[in-house]
Amino acid sequence: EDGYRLWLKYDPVTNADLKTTYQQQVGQFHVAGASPTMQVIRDELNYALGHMLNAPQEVEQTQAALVVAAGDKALRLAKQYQLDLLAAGDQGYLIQQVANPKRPAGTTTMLVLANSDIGALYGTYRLLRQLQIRQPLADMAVVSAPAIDLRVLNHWDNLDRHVERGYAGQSIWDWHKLPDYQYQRYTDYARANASVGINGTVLNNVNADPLILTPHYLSKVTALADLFRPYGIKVYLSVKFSSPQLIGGLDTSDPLNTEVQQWWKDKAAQIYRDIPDFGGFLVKANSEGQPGPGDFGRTHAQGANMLASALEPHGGTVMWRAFVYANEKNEERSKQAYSEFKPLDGKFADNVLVQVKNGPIDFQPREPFSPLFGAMPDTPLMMEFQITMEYLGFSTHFVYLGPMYEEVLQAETYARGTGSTVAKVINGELFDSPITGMAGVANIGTDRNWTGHILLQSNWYVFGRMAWNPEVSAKEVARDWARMTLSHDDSAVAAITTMMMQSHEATVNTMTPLGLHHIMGAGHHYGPAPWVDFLGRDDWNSVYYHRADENGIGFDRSPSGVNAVEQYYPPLTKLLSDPSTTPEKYLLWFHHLPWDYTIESTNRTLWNELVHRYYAGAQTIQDIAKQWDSLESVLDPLQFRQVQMAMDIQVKEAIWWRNACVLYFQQFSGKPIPAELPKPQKTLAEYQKMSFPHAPGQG
Ligand code: BDP
Repeated sequence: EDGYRLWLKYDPVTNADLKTTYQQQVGQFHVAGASPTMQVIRDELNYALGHMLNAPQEVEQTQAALVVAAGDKALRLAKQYQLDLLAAGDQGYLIQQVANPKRPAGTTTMLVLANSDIGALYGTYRLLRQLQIRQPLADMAVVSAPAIDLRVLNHWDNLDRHVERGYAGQSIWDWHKLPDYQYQRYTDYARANASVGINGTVLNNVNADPLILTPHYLSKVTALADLFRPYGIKVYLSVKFSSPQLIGGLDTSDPLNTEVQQWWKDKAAQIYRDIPDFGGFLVKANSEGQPGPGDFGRTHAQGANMLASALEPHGGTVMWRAFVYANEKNEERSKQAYSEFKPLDGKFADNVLVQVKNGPIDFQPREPFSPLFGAMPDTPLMMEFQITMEYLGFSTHFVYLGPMYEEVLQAETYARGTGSTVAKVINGELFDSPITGMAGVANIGTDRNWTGHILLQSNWYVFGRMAWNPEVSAKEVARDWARMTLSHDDSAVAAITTMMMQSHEATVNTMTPLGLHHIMGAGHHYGPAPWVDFLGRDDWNSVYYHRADENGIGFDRSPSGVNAVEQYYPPLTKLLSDPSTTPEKYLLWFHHLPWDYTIESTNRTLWNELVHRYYAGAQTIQDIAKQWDSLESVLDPLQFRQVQMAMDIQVKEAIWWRNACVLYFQQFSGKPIPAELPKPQKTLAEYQKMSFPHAPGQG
């Protein structure tokens, strides 16, 4: 098993009784309709049931044990069996087993019904999951509709196939051979996404190459859009704000200039001629050197609205990123996005979503949620998670991101009192948002196993599941994924689920415990480097963030410091202002504390707790690796070995992080590493001298 099949393995059901039952329940199926999407459903059922149950058969509707129908046909069936299809909405589905008077007595029919073809495809994948995890179909009664409209992957893929922050090979888009040569991988990519409900893909890097909007590239984009359409996946593009100058021959890109406006209108019309369901544009503007409306004295809203009005006649959307940190006030970095965007609340056009990274800085191993969530009631905010592990150890480390996503989504913003979670902001419930979205920066590349090693596929998977339902539990998703991808053995699945659930916390402890952040290697972001102090901007340096000195460590973002806590709603503002009421996981994010500060939960000094966490984190990683080793006999040998090799690297790197950070901070604390703990193998100077000129993934 080389991992190419992802979670859609469809291995044969080996339990003979279960197989017979499944065969009776779904072996003879009928897909009503012949649209391209209904054809995809037919193909998937033939393939999946063929592998899991042998010889599936498509039969007449009246003879079928499983009927998949959409639109009017589904409505008729729903009426006949008194089922309420309304709750499925435009994209959801209903799965229900009913008694069928036309088939032999006692037999039942499994109905998968939806208002749209794509809903029927999602329902089909949901039903197949039930077989993949070997659960009974008999009492299945599921109605499910996505809680979020735009469920989108962001590929940071360049046109030369380099993937910025990609650790799994090259870009899967072979721009050179497109549009004529179409890899099977494109179709399998679409299947995988549709199977978890992802319905959009931004093909190119947010640091966008303007050439993507030239006819040469648009013909290639069109080919991908055609391929993805039956799977319900819309194509979006990242665009460079200065495109009118760079490829349009204009001498400005000022959003209030009428020629510029016309240029974008013409460009949009040109795109929609070939791609009638084109999704829209993603924009990184006035951020990390990218051009934007600020270059012409205009606001983000003016820039976004200009693009929005070009897309509006065609039904397209602008996803405008809030990842900015170069404002004129020169505020502390974590405060800037809020300062820049909050005053623009209500000023964006209806087809604009503001896309906000989960935390206020930049995809660190752990961040508190961005205070923008909840702060812009009149602007739809879209979540941006990172799936690729730029700051979490690249693709050798195994970190299941479900618990991290869950932590952010379930965080309480208090924007409308208790119960105002981030999930409720982004699913539109809290502010009745007209449009909702969640984006994930993809971890996909040309590696045979797509994501570097097989366990990392779970992060793509959980992103999709949480975009469909932000309330789903990370643990439940981990279990489903492990069962579909790795094993049907209950105890193996339980062990893997536990490892998955521990992995994020352990990695945070080994890199940035207690709210530390941004102490990784410069540029490539590989490995520990809390000593970085030489980069051009203060807020690119590690020392700016940890602020360790002989008096203590941490960033004072309370009212006595930069007062970032003021950007949160009460009671958070107050709770986060006081170290004793700040959750320990965010302690040094919000406070600079003396080395002998007492950590309440353990009664250790801050120094001892810091050291303890670094060691405990590295220990858990070693335990996870051992646990993995113990599963050898129940796992596929190739899957087992792939992950084992990566985990061996992870163990070494966890110890590297631990040692380098503990030695570095010790210079300031002047306190010993408790005698019972293993001593670091190298000196601090040796760790500092390590360099990685060709570490992967940089921009
Ligand atoms: C940072 C990455 C950089 C991205 C940037 C972004 O290091 O490569 O371009 O985020 O999100 O974390 O735009």
